[in-house]
Amino acid sequence: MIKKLMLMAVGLLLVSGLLTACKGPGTSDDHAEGHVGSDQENTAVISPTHDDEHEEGSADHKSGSHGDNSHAGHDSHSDMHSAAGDNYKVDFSFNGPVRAAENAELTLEVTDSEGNPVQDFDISHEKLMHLIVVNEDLSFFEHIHPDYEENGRFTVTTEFPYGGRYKLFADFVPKGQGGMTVSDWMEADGEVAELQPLMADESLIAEVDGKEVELTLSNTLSNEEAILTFDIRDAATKQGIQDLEPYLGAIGHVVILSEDTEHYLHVHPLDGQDTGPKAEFVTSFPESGVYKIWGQFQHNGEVFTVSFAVEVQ
Ligand SMILES: [Cu+2]
Repeated sequence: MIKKLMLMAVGLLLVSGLLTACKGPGTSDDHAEGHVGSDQENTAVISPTHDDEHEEGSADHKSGSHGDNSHAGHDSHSDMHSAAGDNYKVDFSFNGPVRAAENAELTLEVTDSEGNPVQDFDISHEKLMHLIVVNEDLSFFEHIHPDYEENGRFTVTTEFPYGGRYKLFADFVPKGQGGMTVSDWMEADGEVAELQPLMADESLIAEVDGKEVELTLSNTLSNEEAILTFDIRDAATKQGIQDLEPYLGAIGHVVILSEDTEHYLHVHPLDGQDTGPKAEFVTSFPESGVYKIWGQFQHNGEVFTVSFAVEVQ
């Protein structure tokens, strides 16, 4: 316990050091509220951020879970990468003000601890960069793949359905390193949708795109291995679907976020069942609370996304 407190103290010192070293509009606590494109010429810089940075390959992660098991603090500046020297940053910027339901061109610039652009990335789940976008109450989820340009720069065109805050998670692997997830908040102009508090689902059966998906968790205790089993059936016939197609090189892709978005758990499939109807994944929830789980699968050439909210003790 004392050791843990000391580690936290060291962590906080590191954080404050980094914050002092940061330059740009994101350094103060207002970066979370930063209104994209409000008064910044043509480029709305939302960063820098080190929110939720982590090293996937580090030893504290259990069996395939790539989660951010950090003890994230409050909303802003929980700078919790697991090892010094892994201090990758991503600057998220748009080509102009972001308006709800309009195309926005997003640029991500990845730099290393010395501020140099990261030139080389390893392919992970068939892509060089995965971008997850959620809104504040996690009712909106998007998983897209920005294109690599050069010099650590990726671009993608996307759309935010309504006004309000969104969190962007860039998930990538600098060549030869562990996987990183770097996130930041942004804001879109426009009518804001009413936010609902995230509540655990009473039933873990959901219907989407003609599929009935049932989720089972081997346990719901934090800091233990939890196996997630998705059972995918035809919604009409209730027959198990046995010809799922690979999605991103696996039976499916699962993303898990804690209610406060501080913990991003990138989950990996267990080997074995390649076409359904069951798809199993393993993770570990870093602390108690409500988590949202999105599973993505492909059938008949179409990707479908199913989501659940679960309570972890
Ligand atoms: Cu992806």
